[in-house]
Amino acid sequence: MTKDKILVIGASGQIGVELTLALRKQYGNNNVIASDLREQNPLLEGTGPYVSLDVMNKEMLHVQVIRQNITQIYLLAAILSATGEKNPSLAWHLNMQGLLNVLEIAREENIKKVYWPSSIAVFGPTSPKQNCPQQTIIEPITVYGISKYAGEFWCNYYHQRFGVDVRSIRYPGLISYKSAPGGGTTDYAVEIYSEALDEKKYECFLNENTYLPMMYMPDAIRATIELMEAPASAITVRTSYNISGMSFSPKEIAASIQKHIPEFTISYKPDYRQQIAESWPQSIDDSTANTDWGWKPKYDLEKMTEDMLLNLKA
Ligand code: NAD
Ligand code: AKB
Repeated sequence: MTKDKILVIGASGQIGVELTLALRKQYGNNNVIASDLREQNPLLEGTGPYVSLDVMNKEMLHVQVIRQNITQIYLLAAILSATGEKNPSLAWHLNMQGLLNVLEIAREENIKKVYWPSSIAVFGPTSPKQNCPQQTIIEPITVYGISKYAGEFWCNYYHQRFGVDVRSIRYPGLISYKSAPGGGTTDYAVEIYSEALDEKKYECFLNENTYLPMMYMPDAIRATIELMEAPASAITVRTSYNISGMSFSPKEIAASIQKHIPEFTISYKPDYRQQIAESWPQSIDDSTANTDWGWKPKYDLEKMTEDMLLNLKA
């Protein structure tokens, strides 16, 4: 049996850093190649190989895949919802062409498994707000959401037509302390913790009662690895799986922080991201992921706040 050799594309980003470290723990440091357009994140330095790589350059990507004997690819490079609205054609181009380059190389080189994340951003104002189901009305209003929904169907197509074992999760907003978020609508829920510690106050770009589906990074990393390690026969969804962690509003996360930092205050100044947030569901039904590969979150808001503050202080 050939040893797994994994390429992580977009490894210097919010998810990439933690996923690379987790994969290195699981598969061995030298078997996980981190790659990104920007320089290596300091947290990855000395933990394993790094190559500078642009996912848009298909030839360069192809050469790396062959040279490094890659058997699995995790594609994380993308432009997220808020940044995407500032430059829609760039977001569409990177999010689509990057995925097509990876799927095509996976087909040509018989790559064993591909991971590509989708997002709750596929859902739009006409999707159910509460417990949004796996299959429902999906009419996204952001270029990011449109690109994710189209990407889900490309994944499904490459699986059905060419047998590529590509798997995907619709992540909720992710909260982490190791690396900064990269331009999403849910980023406030990361910024608020460091501002609470440093400034004791935070001005939120969403209004106080905006509920969104969220997840703490350790749960997201575990979900990703559990999905990728599940037997292929268990995977019934080849577009992308709904997964759920927790749901809260800015007012509720502020109250949870105030239990640890009583002097912390929050104010609200909603901007263009308010409309994006309002177009998404408030909570997600993840029963299909639970049935197929046993998904269950471990963190709720209180547990996450405790852990975030402890680690940010450290
Ligand atoms: P991020 O912006 O933090 O990281 C993306 C990384 O990709 C960056 O380090 C960037 O330099 C790199 N990149 C950009 N263009 C590239 C290119 N042409 N070639 C190679 N690398 C390039 O994003 P993230 O939050 O880590 O998200 C990773 C994936 O997860 C994305 O597909 C995103 O849509 C998805 N996702 C993230 C969240 C979240 O809350 N973070 C939620 C849902 C889905
Ligand atoms: C964003 O806000 O764009 C991301 C996401 C939910 O996909 N965090």
